[in-house]
Amino acid sequence: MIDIEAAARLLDDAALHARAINQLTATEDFPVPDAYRIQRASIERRVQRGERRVGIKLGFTSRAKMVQMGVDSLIWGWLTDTMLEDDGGRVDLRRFIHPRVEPEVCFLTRRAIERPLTALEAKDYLGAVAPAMEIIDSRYQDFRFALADVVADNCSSAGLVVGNWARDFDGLRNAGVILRVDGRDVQIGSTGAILGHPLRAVVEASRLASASETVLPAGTLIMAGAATAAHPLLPGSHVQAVVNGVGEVEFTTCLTVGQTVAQNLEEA
Ligand code: OOG
Ligand code: MG
Repeated sequence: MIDIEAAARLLDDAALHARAINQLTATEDFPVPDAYRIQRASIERRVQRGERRVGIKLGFTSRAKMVQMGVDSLIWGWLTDTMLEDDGGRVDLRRFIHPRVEPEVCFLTRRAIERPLTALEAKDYLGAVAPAMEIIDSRYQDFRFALADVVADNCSSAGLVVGNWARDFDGLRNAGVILRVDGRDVQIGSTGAILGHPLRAVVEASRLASASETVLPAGTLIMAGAATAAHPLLPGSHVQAVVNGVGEVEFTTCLTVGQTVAQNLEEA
């Protein structure tokens, strides 16, 4: 059986030092429930260092993402406060290995989710929705992995940028989605690509959380999953996502000659 703590430490260190590791499944096959145990143990290490859970993210809710990564199961992972970047701000790529960006929508819950919700109920539990981008950064070499690997790696979670909150959920049906880099459209899609409707992601989130006996408190962020394939991030770029009728969100990238997260922590 795979050593859960050792695997969690390996992945956590890879993220801290921005250094890629070999896929865990290259040396040891392990089932997906063990992968979620590794994920939980690695988040626990972050919490021990002072990070705070702010929400969850779903992965592979669109066909575009499944096809790009060759994985066809819905997955979920945790978002922490240190992953949050400002809308309109500067994102330092120094702390990532090989980051990619993807256009998403983000929900904010207004009631605790303690059981699986139906599609009809989901809206009642939400306070707002915003255009968003997720920055993913697989801790595995060449951004390649099997399902168990990516789940153990907290579903490649690395950063998120959330735009202005809106309360109109009806505009989410088949809204056009554009990912723009330096003014050029690099990905075009629709919110309909996200499980048919992004609110379905909330239903799935409630199901997955309940199955793992996790309560999602009011004020939880839920990233619904990318509407399109992800796009590589390079320094010195202006990146923008537009979700028609919902809003826009943007950031610029830079690369400082600075320190990795691990070096910063050592000095703190
Ligand atoms: C896994 C994360 C997938 C999404 O939105 O589908 C994901 C990956 O592609 O590395 O975040
Ligand atoms: Mg994503």
